[in-house]
Amino acid sequence: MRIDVLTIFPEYLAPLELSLAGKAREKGLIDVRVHDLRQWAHDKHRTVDDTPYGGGAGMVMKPEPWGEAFDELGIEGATVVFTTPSGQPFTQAVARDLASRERIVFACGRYEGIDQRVLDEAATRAEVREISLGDYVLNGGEVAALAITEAVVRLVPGFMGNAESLVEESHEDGLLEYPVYTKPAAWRGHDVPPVLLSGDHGAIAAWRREQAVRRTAQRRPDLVHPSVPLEGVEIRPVQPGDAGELFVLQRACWVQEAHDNPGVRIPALHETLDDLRAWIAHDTVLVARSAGRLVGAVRASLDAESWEVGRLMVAPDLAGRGLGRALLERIEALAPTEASTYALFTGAGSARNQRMYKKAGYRLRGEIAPGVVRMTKTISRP
Ligand code: JD8
Repeated sequence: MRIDVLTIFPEYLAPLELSLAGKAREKGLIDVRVHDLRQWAHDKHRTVDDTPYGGGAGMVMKPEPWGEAFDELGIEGATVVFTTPSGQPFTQAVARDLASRERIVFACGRYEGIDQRVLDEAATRAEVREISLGDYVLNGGEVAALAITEAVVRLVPGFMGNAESLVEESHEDGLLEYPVYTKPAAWRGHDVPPVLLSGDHGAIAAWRREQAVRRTAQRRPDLVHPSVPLEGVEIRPVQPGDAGELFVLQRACWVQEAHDNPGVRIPALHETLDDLRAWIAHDTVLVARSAGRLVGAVRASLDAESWEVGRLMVAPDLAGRGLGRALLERIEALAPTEASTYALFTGAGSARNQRMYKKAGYRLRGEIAPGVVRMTKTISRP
């Protein structure tokens, strides 16, 4: 792979000489060339910027130096990456895509940005990508070009000693990293988790996945289940501050269950706020919020090999839009590897609930108490 970087601060790319890219260059896997854009500015001061048409603060990068640079580098057949805060978010998937290219030309802007005609003209003769490193403002595109280069180069076949290690990484399998440890086994009163010293590779793998799933759910629920049907609904782990609203929502949601199951004792309608606080502290609990309103929730906990799902609730006025199904899918995705079955119970008279669970793959397993039925689904793992 050949990488050209155009910038008015070539020294910013010096780190490419070091670290990963340095080794790749030695291996001849990549050819990185950094160019000072000013060599294509021919006036006495090698000017690359001018005032913005339409007025406004700051300066804009002139088109001519870029046009001449692209002419000399020959961008035909290359992928020209403009790093910009208004670009497509950079992700591991984008890195994998760019790693398939033979040639990448990074255009690193400064000032208020590059004259738009540079991008439009380049797009007439090369693939042009506008990519952002993240939702924060930097002073130029160099840092992004550095980060993207590192993320891409390490995916170039033959670069990473053992490609195997690439597979397990964050964002490769949609999960965050599990915690890692090395010697000594005890340090400042902190011990390495015993399972990692057990030599039981099955248990170690299960523990690591469990940790990765738990971390992902807590820190990046957006990675667990990217989209939900209801516009603007955010599903996230419960927080202590949700308790009051959850208590009210629960009471509201189980009124229908009481109607559908006369004479059946319904715990959700009898427990206190402290009872609720106890299980949101202990169990895995997700809540759904829309426009600041708590509109749904679900909980689960592990009982032997069964991921016991419960308290699946959707605000009655929002029923029938798939939020219940989305919450169920989200909590199922958090099942630890020890779990082999999803299980739940509902009212024998709750036909609507049973229909939804059956559509989700659950099967009736008979009454577990007067008027209460159990439904289960086997967990299929990849
Ligand atoms: C390129 C000029 C500065 C940006 C006025 C501050 C990427 N994730 C990212 N954040 N910022 C950039 C980025 C910033 C740049 C340039 C990339 C060229 N600036 C400008 C607009 C507001 N100044 C980036 N990738």
